[in-house]
Amino acid sequence: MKTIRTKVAIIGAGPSGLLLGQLLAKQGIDNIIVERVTGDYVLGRIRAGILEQGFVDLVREAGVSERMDREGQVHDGFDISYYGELFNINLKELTGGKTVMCYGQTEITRDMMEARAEAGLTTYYESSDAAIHDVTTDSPYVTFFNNGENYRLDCDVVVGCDGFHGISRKTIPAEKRTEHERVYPFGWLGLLSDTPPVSDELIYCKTKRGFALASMRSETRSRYYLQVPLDHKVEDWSDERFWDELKKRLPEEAAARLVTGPSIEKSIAPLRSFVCEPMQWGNLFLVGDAAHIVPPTGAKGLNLAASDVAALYQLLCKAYRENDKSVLTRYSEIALRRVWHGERFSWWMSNMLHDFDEQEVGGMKKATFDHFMSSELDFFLNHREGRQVIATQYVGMPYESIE
Ligand code: RFL
Ligand code: PHB
Repeated sequence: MKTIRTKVAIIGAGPSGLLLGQLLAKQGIDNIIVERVTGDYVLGRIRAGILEQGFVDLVREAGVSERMDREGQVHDGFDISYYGELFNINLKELTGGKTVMCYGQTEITRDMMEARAEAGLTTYYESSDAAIHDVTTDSPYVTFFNNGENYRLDCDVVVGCDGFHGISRKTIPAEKRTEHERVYPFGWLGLLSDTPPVSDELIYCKTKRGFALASMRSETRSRYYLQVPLDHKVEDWSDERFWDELKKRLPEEAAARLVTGPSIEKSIAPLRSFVCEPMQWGNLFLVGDAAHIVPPTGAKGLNLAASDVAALYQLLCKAYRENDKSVLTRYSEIALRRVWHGERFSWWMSNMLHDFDEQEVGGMKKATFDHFMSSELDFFLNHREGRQVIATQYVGMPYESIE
C-alpha cells in the first residue's frame, strides 16, 4: 500500500472537484483529486451550457477564465414560447443589469483540467474502489486502486464531488441523512450538432406536443432538447425524427430558420429533484450533484455546484487561516439555503413548461390537473412582475458572504 498525504482529498474530477481544487491551490491549500474514469471520458459528457455571474466570477478567481472570457457568449435574455407565442425574458433589463454566460460545461472542465495539469497538481484518473474512512475522526483517509497499486490518502478533510452516483453520499450512514426526491414522468433527449443556432437567444418552448429547448454552444454549434417519455431509447430517435419533431415544437418563425445536420451527440437524461440533508458528516463534505440534483429546466445544476464550492472554499480558507476547523460546521446550512432556492425554481420551471401525461377518464382523454395548473405561466409571462420573478431567479440568487 502506497501512503500519500494532502490537506484536502477530493473525490471526483467533474466541474465541482476541479473548481474547488484550483481555488484551494491558489490559496496554497494542497489537494489531491481521485477520479474513477479518464479525463477524456469526463469531457465526453455533454451537459450544462448556462453559467450564472457567480460561477463566472469564481472561475475568474481561480485564474482559469481566459478562454471563457474570449469565447463565452454573454446572454442578455432568453425567450419562452408559450403555445407558439413568443415572450422575451430580458434578464438585463428586468434584473438591473445582470446577464448569464453561455459556455459549455465541457469547455470549462477542459480549461480547468489543463490548468490543473500545468500547475502540477495531482489527479489520479482511472482510480477504482475509492472508499472513505474515519471521517468522524481528525485523521480521515481515502483508499483507492490506481495503475496496479493500492493507495492510502491521508488528509484533513474529504470532499465528495463525485456526482449523484458516487460513493461519498452513501458513506454517510443512512440514519444520519435525509433524502428528499421527486422523479418526473419524462426525460430530455439532447442533440448536439455543428449547425448554427436557430436563434441568438435560448428558446424554452411549451407546446401541446411536449417541451423543447433550443440552446447553443457557439455560433456554429447548437444544442437542442426534446421532452420524451421515459421508456424511449436514443435508438428510437433517428436524427431525422428528432429534427422533424423539433420543428413542430419551435415557434413558427424559428422553425422556418432551423438548420439541420448530423448529430455529434445524442442522449436521454431523466429528470429528477433530489436533496440530501445535511451535506456534511464529520470531516466529509458533499458538493454539487453528490448532494443535490435539479431538473435541467432552470439551468441550475452546475450553478448550484458552484455556490457549494464558493461556500466550502471560503470556510476552508478561514479554517486554515485561523487554524480552527470548527467554522466548517456551518457549511451544510449555508449551502442548503441556496440549494433549496434552486430546487424550488427548477421544480417550478419544470412544472410550468412540460406537458404532463393525459389521463383516460370515462373513455375520454382528460388533461390532468397539473396541466391546468401550469397555465399559471400564462399569468407570469403577461405581467412584468412575473417576468421579473423568473429573471431574478434565472440569473441566480447572490452568494452568501462568509465573515
Ligand atoms: P459530475 O459532473 O457528475 O462529476 C462527478 C465526477 O465524479 C466522478 N466519480 C467518481 N470518482 C471517483 N470515485 C468514484 N466512486 C466516483 N463516482 C463518480 C465521476 O466520474 C465524475 O467525473 O458532478 P459535479 O462536478 O457536481 O457537477 C455537476 C454538473 O455536472 C451538473 O449539475 C450539471 O451538468 C447539470 N446541468 C446543468 N447545470 C447548469 O447549471 N446549467 C445547465 O444549463 C445545465 N444543463 C445539466 C444540463 C445536466 C444535464 N444532464 C445530462 C444531467 C443539461 C443536462 C442534459
Ligand atoms: C444547455 O445548453 O445544455 C442547457 C441550457 C439551458 C438549460 C438546460 C440546458 O436550462
